[in-house]
Amino acid sequence: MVRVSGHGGVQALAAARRYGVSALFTLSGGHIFPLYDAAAKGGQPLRLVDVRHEQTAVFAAEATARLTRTPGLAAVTAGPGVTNTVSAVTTAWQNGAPVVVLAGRAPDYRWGQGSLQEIDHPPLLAPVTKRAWTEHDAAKVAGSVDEAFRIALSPHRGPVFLDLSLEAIYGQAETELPDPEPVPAGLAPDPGDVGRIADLVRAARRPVLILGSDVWLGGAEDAARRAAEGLRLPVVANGQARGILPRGHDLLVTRARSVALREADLVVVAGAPLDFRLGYGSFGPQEAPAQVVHVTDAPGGIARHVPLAASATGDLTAFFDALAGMGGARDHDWGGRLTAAVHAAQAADGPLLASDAEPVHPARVYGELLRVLDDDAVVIGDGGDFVSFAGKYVEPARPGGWLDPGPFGCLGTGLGYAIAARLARPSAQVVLLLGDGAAGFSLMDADTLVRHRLPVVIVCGNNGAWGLEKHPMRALYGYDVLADLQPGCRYDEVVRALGGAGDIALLGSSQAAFTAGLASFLAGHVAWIIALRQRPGGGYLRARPVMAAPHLAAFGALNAYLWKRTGQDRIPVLAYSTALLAMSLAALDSGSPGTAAGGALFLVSDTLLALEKFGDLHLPAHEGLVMATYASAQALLAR
Ligand SMILES: Cc1ncc(C[n+]2csc(CCOP(=O)(O)OP(=O)(O)O)c2C)c(N)n1
Ligand SMILES: [Mg+2]
Repeated sequence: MVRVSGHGGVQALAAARRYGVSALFTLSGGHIFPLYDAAAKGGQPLRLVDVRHEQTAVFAAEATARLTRTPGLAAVTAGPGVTNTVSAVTTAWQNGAPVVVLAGRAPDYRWGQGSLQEIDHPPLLAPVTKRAWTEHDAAKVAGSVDEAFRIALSPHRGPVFLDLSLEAIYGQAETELPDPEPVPAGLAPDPGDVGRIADLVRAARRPVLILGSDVWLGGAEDAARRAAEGLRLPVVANGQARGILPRGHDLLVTRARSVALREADLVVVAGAPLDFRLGYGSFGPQEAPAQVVHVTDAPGGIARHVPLAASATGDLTAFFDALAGMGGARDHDWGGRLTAAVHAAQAADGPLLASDAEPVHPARVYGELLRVLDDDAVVIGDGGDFVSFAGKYVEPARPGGWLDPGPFGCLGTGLGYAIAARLARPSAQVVLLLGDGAAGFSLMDADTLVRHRLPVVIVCGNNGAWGLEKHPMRALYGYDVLADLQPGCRYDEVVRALGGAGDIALLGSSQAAFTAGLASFLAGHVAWIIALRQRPGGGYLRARPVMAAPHLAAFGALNAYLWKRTGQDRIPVLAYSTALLAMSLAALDSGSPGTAAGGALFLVSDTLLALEKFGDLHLPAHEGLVMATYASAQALLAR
């Protein structure tokens, strides 16, 4: 039992903290000041992250929930603050992400008289939340917030909306918050249901297990892996289940997913809806469709649009443990065939992922990412083609390392997800793959990254087009309209103007240099954006982008340097030169005189620029660096 004394903001956050909430994502408005007051001045301060659009706040809360599996919290002001969240709340709804959105609300005593931003929010949010309601009484705020978290966390998880009238949030109360009751665990699945599924698994000749996001969100990843390994079931990973079997695992057949799902005779889908991503649950050859089993964490999720051979509902850990306990492990020839198909697919990818072609193919970005990503890296995708292809190539080493918008397919998640990922995984690499179209929805929140010192790497696939729409439209109509964006638009300069760092990759160069550049970007943890320029309107697998390996390498090293040495966000061109020099020397050593010469050329001009800039920077620590750069430049030119 905790005594809570204070206004509605204090009451609300006292309840929220008990659910492990450590950050509040928000955008200011007078209707919710008491929440800020409680977060800033309360006994246990909460990290306040103020963003530039309410949808970013909710996307960040959603990503927090999906990455940490503790609930995410966003607070928005009344009226437009709330209406701005609808796409993000719907995304959380479709992703089963436990998120609580608290909102302000016009005063009760004026209700109906037209006060500022007066609108009844819950009816707008009800269809896309587990529950949406209003609290009018300060004394009941803590209880209502507590209930909001419990609802959000109970399977099947999802967003909850609660608005607090001005009286409730500004009003004072003395309350006693009872000790939190455990969130209701999922029901144990019916043993008869599990038994039927075990029989089907035993009888199958070509079984496949599809794991979906709820396996990860429900904490069932270890049990799922044990069951797959125990029963020797080939696994296709979907959504956030990617990584439950790490890349390279002999049972992971996601790369051969089309063969697996086309030829299977039994498909067990656990923790994912049978939606468009899974062909609506139709698997196997047309003449002999596969038997389908659907396993969900709550009864409402079982598909009704497809005939099911069996289904089970309940806690997914309990389900997998029970299934594994029923035995029936055997190696199917089928497993070997799928592994061969995986290897064939990987071999076919190889040349693209490692392409030395100039200009460099965008798949190289993914190839290079795979090379430099740590096992705990978080890769986020927000865009069309650029992200679909990434999803194909980038297989995480651990679950919880991949975030895409999920089935709602909402563009604009990127910056919110990146903000949350950096907070959730302070020491991990965070890479956002961002389409140029997608950038338009949230790039302004690079400002939030800068203000809150949240370093992430953004790689912008800048094809000057809504690529995923352009090519289908051409295919349908023979022409396209409204599918082009500004060719070569300098998104990197947008980020630089906001106080981050950025570069546009212009020229092709050797793979080693490219790799080095990307690696140092990632190691530095501080670069903001690389805008990959493509031919205007180019599709990712059709037109080829142009990249500047020297630029990449230099900027990567530069950012690493910057972060460590100065803690500054901006680019001193000086450090760029130094990095370029190091790279040129390395290129010379490794027998690439062309790259070295290019580097040297940049070096000379950039060192001059650096000197010019130096006057503005007033960082005495750089003085030695200038001299060192000059000395090294002379050494390089002398070689
Ligand atoms: C909010 C929203 N608006 C529109 C769409 C439709 N849509 C899906 S993909 C896409 C194109 C994305 O373009 P970009 O981010 O540049 O990626 P590219 O396909 O060019 O790689 C569009 C407009 C959407 N999914 N979400
Ligand atoms: Mg694009």
